[in-house]
Amino acid sequence: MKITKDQIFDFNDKNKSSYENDFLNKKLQSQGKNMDEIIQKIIDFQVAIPSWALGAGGTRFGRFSFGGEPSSLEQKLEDIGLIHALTKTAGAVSLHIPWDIPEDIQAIKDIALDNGILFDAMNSNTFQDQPNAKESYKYGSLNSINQASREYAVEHNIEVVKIGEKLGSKSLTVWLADGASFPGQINFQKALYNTEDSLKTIYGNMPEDWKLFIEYKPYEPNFYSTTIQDWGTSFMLANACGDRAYTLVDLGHHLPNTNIEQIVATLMMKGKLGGFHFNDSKYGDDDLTVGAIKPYNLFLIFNELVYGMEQNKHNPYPAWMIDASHNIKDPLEDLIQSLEAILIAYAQALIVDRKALEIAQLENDTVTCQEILQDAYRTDVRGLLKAARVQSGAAIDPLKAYRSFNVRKELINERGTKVVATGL
Ligand code: LRH
Ligand code: MN
Repeated sequence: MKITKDQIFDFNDKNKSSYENDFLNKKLQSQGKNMDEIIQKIIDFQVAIPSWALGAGGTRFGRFSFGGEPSSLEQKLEDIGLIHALTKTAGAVSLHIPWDIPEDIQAIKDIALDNGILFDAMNSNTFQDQPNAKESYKYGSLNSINQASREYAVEHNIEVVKIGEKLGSKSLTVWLADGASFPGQINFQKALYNTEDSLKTIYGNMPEDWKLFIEYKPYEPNFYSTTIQDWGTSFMLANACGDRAYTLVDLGHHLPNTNIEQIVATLMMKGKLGGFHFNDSKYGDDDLTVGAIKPYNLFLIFNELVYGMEQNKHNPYPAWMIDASHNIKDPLEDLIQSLEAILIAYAQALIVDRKALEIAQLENDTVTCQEILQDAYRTDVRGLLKAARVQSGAAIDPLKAYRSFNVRKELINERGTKVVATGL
């Protein structure tokens, strides 16, 4: 299925009355800000879609299929193409290997190009044993006391980099389930030493222009210890590997009430923030729609990102990726909602009156500091997103367009209801 430019144009024509930015323009001018520059930043903000989140997700308690799910990488790229046609914000895919091994590299590159999709970070998988695997990851991979398992896992990561090179990707994300579920099960120091040593080997085998993203997580699937449990451990390992190794922040990988925006500020100040896995959560690594539970936290994180992107030029432009799992919603609608929430938080952070905030902070005028931040957060910036979409050739209201084009019905007609997509 394809969505044509004409369909988008007709849709926008019918829905053109739904926004005006005059009030916002006056407000921004009073702060010496240029609205068109902000709209251009929104247009340029591209988020990678995870190849493992285009079908219905599930938990150990069950999975409810959605119908019309993609059964191949080709179909997954087509679905990302649909989201990108509607939003012009999903111009990249993040592949997970071996869930989405490209059989025919050239064919995959052609489909991606045809849909305006680039290949962002590759993801390795040493948290599942593949059929006929020579070694098991049951008791760990890069941290394993079993040298053969470590070497097998290192080999897999090097293999993933090779696949990524052929596709034009320039980064590898390593997330490790490695750890323990019971006290005494592992020696913490040996586990960390082995992990550091293995990561250094992987880093040493990456092309000179590649980045390594080290993703941390406090628990699950291990429920007592995770070797790369927090930002500090990831930061330490990134420093041990080298200049092109960074920390990746998955929003769902924090214990309750963790101040994630402060972690972001710290990593950017140290030039070690590599990228994000955006999602939202109430309790654990729930992988819910971005901004569905804690939108103010997301705004505070983008507030630090915008400040950091202005102040910390030594930190590379972060990799923006979604990492979610769709147990209830239509996967494509869920991703469209996540993209909207990400752009809203970004736009709100772009309109923060930073000069006034700095003055209020210098004067310890705490009340005014909060007023300035919440003024931006309480400002409806959706008109800026709509202006950005009209300019970029996207649908003025992607979710409404998705439904008015009956995309899911079309996909079910094409693919049936029984297909199960690979991934989480
Ligand atoms: C681990 C994680 C990681 C991926 C996986 C699909 O929880 O966030 O980023 O490998 O989800
Ligand atoms: Mn993740």
